[in-house]
Amino acid sequence: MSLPQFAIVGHPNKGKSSIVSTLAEDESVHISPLSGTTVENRVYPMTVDGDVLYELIDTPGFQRARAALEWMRQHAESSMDRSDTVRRFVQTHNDDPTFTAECQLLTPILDGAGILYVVDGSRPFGEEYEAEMEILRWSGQPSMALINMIGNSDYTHDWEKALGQFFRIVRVFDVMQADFYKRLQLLTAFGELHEDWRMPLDKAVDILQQEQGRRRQLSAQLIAEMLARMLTHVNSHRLKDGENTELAREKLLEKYQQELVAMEQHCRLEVEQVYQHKNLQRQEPLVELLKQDMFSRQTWVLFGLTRKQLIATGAIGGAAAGSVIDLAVHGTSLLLGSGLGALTGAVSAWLTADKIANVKMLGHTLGGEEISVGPMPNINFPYVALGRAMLHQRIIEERTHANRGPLTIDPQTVSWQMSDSATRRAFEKIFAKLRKQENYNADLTSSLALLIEKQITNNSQVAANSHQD
Ligand SMILES: Nc1nc2c(ncn2[C@@H]2O[C@H](COP(=O)(O)OP(=O)(O)OP(=O)(O)O)[C@@H](O)[C@H]2O)c(=O)[nH]1
Ligand SMILES: [Mg+2]
Repeated sequence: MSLPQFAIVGHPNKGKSSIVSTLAEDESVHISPLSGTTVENRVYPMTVDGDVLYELIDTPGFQRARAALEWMRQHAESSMDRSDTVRRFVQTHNDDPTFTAECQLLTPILDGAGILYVVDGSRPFGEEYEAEMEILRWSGQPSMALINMIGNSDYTHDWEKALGQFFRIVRVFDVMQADFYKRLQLLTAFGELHEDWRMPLDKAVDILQQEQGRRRQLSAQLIAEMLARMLTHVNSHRLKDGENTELAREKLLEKYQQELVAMEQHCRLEVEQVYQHKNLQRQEPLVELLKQDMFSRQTWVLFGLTRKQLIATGAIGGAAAGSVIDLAVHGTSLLLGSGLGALTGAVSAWLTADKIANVKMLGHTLGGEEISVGPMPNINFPYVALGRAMLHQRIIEERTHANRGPLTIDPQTVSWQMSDSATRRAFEKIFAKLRKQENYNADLTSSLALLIEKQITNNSQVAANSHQD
């Protein structure tokens, strides 16, 4: 199968590079408000799993189309040899700085690339475009016109009339708003340009649809991992002698919140990578949300282990206290020598009572107070975190790679609802189980990921249906 190649051409500063960036999902394409940004051709392949589906060639804008057409008119012997005339124009002017842009942009077309002619539908049509369209028509290559909308005014109707005389297919393609479905529609239309491209482009559409499913699955897994980590997260701090408890508690809360925020940021970053968005700037604090309903606990610990943890080691009662010490100091309790007996007694006392006097071992206080924060007690928290993550995923999925502005997610827009009560119950069951876990649980996370994936698909179907309306 031949590899479909498209040269994106047009007047300077009309969004050619933006279209390349969107269709190749490549944020490395240079886009700028300055006219004349692209000065030489560059090929951008659209690749999925190492397979190139199609190639887009970014080109500089026409600079001297009228003069070029004039030369061609003078040198064309008959209407039969127009594409040869275009070829001769490029051969003759290849080293001529007057026509650098024209020679650049025409070369891939003469080599067989399809033409995507880009105009700005928010600016009025003018005669200066006619020479460009005429030259492209002379090349004889399959072509399509795309009306991009850079500003707010709308001259689409005039453009459609003008473009219709030169191009068989004319489409409005607003590059900043073009979601996945619009891109697929465009690829299907490309397939109509040339018989040889139909099959590879139909295949490209299939592969992109599968890829979409894979990306959602990966995103769901990442979101589930984040939630599982958030829900089981605990921070503890051992109070030192004379340390201000309130101050320590505040510091610990702050640390805990920052760690949850970091988990969210990490998940965001990974979801963005899944969608090939690698350098997004984001600003949205989760901290405010966490300020509510937080609490910390204060417990007695020994060797950094809580009573519950000690009992779990099997070290219950005075007889086993020696092994508790061994466990805690990794078998170095022998060093204690004669102190061991007294220490064992103290530990036994603690295991049966609740507290022991400060016992020092090798100069370190063994017993002491520990404050801890987490796991997150707020039962709404996982739903809020999930809602935020799914909103972010949707925005990323819909964001084109031509959009270089900062990513803004307004937390107020999280108005996420479970599709039905059965789904809500399924989520609640997993959240409840996760809350009881001491550590990250892979099985629960996988079940959660499946539920989230279903929810993402449901949400996107709602969006897709509204597109068709
Ligand atoms: N709002 C909006 N801005 C757009 C759109 N398309 C392009 N732009 C902006 O228009 C400017 C020019 O876009 P480019 O993609 O660099 O245009 P180009 O045709 O490649 O320009 P040259 O390489 O200079 O010929 C950039 O600032 C883009 O962000 C659009 O659909 N909406
Ligand atoms: Mg450009």
